[in-house]
Amino acid sequence: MIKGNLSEGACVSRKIIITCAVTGSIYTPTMSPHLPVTPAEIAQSSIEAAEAGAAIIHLHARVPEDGRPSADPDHFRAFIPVINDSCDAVLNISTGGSSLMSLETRLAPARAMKPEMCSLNMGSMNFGIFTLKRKYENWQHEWEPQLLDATRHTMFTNTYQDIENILADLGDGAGARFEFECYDMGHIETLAYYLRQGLVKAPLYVQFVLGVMGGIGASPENLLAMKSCADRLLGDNYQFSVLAAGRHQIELATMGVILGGNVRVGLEDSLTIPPGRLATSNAEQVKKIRTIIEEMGHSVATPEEARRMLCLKGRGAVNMAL
Ligand code: KMH
Ligand code: ZN
Repeated sequence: MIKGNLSEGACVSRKIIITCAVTGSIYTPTMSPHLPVTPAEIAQSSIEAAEAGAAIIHLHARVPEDGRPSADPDHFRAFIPVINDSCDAVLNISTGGSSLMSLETRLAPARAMKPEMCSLNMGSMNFGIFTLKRKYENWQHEWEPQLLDATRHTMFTNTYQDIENILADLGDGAGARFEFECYDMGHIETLAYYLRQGLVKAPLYVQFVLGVMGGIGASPENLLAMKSCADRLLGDNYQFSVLAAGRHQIELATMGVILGGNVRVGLEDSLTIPPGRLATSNAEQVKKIRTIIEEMGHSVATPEEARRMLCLKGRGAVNMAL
């Protein structure tokens, strides 16, 4: 697999996977009128992102009436078949949900759908989004500031036992492969432990997550450190993607491309687009990073190419009706 950077002489044209994470559970409706929250908005935004070049759509759900994060399978059911009927993107179902949900709640949609891919968060951590609160007033919904505040005194729980349950249940049991969300170097150490134990298998798809308060910060130095840690511990057994939460999303994704990786964009992780304005859609961020990728002489992977690169089971084996 190609994981080299310029200094390794791997600056040949290659296929790069764009993941678009379209809504998530970090940002709230007051923060951007462009954040999709209803099933129709999530479906349309996902389809547009796929048309713009995203091979993988990373999905969370929201309560349609007020945009609150949800992991209710009924809420996923309202948009999954619509997306699936209109594009062939890989649908990647979050098992992280929101840091405030129980693990059982978070796993329900992926258990029902048996997707080709789902996220797997590689450790317990603080997941602080309370600092976003001071930037806004006139909240549309009472739950928004309450949810942000709650992350001061709650933890995003992903114990070893939780991780092993997800590997067994969704991986061995349902044939899903994982987007291993690593928010710090210790999470890469944990993944390397499971590789040594034979509980996870190459090609591992590692998402370097920078910029979440409680995890590693969004800086070029930290991205280099994450990559060198993964090179040392995972060797040829992995491919990586870069996600930077907040305003450095596009810059650090670009650095990920230069380092030989793949990219994740989307309004789940950043509401903005350079030069520092609100992005008007998920597709706008996809188009921006696609342009950068193509200007560097690379091309974007189609969903079928992404399936081959990541050894996915194929969408025929997914329960799209949940
Ligand atoms: N929004 C990311 C920083 C998940 O869905 O499992 C975290 C995330 C977790 O995507
Ligand atoms: Zn997510």
